[in-house]
Amino acid sequence: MLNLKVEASINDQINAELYSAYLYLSMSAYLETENLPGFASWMRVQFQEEQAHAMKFFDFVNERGGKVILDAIEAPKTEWGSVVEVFEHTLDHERMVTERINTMMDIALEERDYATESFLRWYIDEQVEEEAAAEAILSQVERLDGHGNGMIMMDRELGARVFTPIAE
Ligand code: OFO
Repeated sequence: MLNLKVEASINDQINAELYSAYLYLSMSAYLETENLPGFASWMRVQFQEEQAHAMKFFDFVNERGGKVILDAIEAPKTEWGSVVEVFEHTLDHERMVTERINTMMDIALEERDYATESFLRWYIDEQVEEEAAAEAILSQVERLDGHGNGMIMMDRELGARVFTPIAE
């Protein structure tokens, strides 16, 4: 049986992961309008990843005998001033998500819910990757400053990313 406080924190995070998905899909739409199909495709993979993060929580709640409660998803921002701004926002967003996962871990430990603690470790590790990926792209686009062949090459490189489902 899932502890009620833990269950509420997971339901809240399902909404946050779906918001992340929505935000990255919105960034993908913006990048399409900037004629950067590779960047847009990278963000679309990010959208798929966030949906998978939400579903991993969804399945866990059901597995533990809890109840998933879905709430309204906030509308994401739709315009950014530049590609640099998109990745600054991505990095800030992922840092905020890391904080949220850390708070969930605190709740699981306070409630002595060790199964959830063990489950959350996957997300703790995932956030290290999420922040590192956003940081790496941000530093590259900052250096390129939106111009030149470098952006074309980077667009091609990011366009090669494919979605990999979470291994069970
Ligand atoms: Fe779900 O990790 Fe990004 O937000």
